[in-house]
Amino acid sequence: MLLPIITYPNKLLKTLSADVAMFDAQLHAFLDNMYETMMNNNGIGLAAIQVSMPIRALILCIPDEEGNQDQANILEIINPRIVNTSGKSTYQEGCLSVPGFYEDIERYESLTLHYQNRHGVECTLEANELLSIAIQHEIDHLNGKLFIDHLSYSKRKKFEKELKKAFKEKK
Ligand code: QAP
Ligand code: CO
Repeated sequence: MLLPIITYPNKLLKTLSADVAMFDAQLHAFLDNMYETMMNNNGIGLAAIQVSMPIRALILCIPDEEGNQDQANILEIINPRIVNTSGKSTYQEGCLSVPGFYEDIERYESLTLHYQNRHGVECTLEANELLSIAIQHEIDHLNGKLFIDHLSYSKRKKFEKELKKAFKEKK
């Protein structure tokens, strides 16, 4: 089932999402719907709050060298905690909740993540490059933060200007 994705400036995107406690069939059905919704919208990552569900769950599907997003490569990350970080790198990010806008954001280059999978099993993951960046982007969503919240004052102004322009063109 496809779920509606909320977009900036919807205030729900500022919600602090709550820990997941029940790893039941309802959660599994929701995660499946998140995957279908992300793929349908050409995304590589999606946090639950982007489909109006304030729980600490996110999914990622980083494309391989050919650009394929195999369902076997999907990561379902619940109650994540970053336990170690190193280095810095900059990547041009986008977001399904901020469609059509892309900007360079600095993140940690590598990190170690502790999280639970859909069955509640504790897992550890070492991530670098795009996966590390995507994890930090999605964890920000769980804390009510968007990538545009990392922009400098002048870049934020540029975003607001482009947003107004896009809004006018729609009318
Ligand atoms: C987050 O972003 C991310 O504007 C996932 O028109 C992005 O899936 C993590 C998308 C970059 C790391 C690096 C955005 C699709 C998808 C758009 C996405 C759009 C259509 C964004
Ligand atoms: Co996003």
